[in-house]
Amino acid sequence: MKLYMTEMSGNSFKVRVLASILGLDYESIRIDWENNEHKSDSFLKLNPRGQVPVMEIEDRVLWDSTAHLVYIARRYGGETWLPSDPLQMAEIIQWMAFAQNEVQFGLQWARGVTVYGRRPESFEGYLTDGRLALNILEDQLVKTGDWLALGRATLADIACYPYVKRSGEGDLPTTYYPEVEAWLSRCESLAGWIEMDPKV
Ligand SMILES: N[C@@H](CCC(=O)N[C@@H](CS)C(=O)NCC(=O)O)C(=O)O
Repeated sequence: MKLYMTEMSGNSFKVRVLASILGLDYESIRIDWENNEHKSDSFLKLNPRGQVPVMEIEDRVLWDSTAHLVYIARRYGGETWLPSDPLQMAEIIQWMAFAQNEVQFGLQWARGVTVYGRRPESFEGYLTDGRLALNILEDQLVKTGDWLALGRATLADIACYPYVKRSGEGDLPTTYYPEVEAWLSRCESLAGWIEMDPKV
């Protein structure tokens, strides 16, 4: 497996941390983010969205961290991270969809404004979606306890973690969300967890 990434990318982090937990070897290719390699013609051939992460897996090129997590969990993770039981799988996919909606378009993109100056005209909308994301997570953890789904760590937690962890940098601090803060620490205590780059 080959992972095109940057160490500042929270979506790449999801793949890196799962691979670390499972002890997988893969080739890591750091793209030249600072010089916009992800928008170059050659990179757009790998991912028409112009984003990391991208993975070469077997004979395919796949983009989006959700696809990568699903592949790695099912190929190498047994029944632990994404079980094959239809109802359990659906529950985890629900949270992965949430990670790609409210978490990305709220928390990640609010931070995109404050850290990278991207799309400042939409900041209020990102804040609204980001607050919704934190409220939903807090309510879920009040109900379920330690983890988002199935009473144990799964892809649901890995998919949501990075941009919740960095949400304070997008003017959405987790201070008023004690269950969310405890859950972040719980994720960080998993065996094989790696520290996210401070600039993510
Ligand atoms: N849904 C995608 C989002 C990927 C994404 O937003 N990647 C960021 C880095 S974390 C990126 O490359 N942004 C550049 C851009 O959108 O132009 C995924 O989960 O892989």
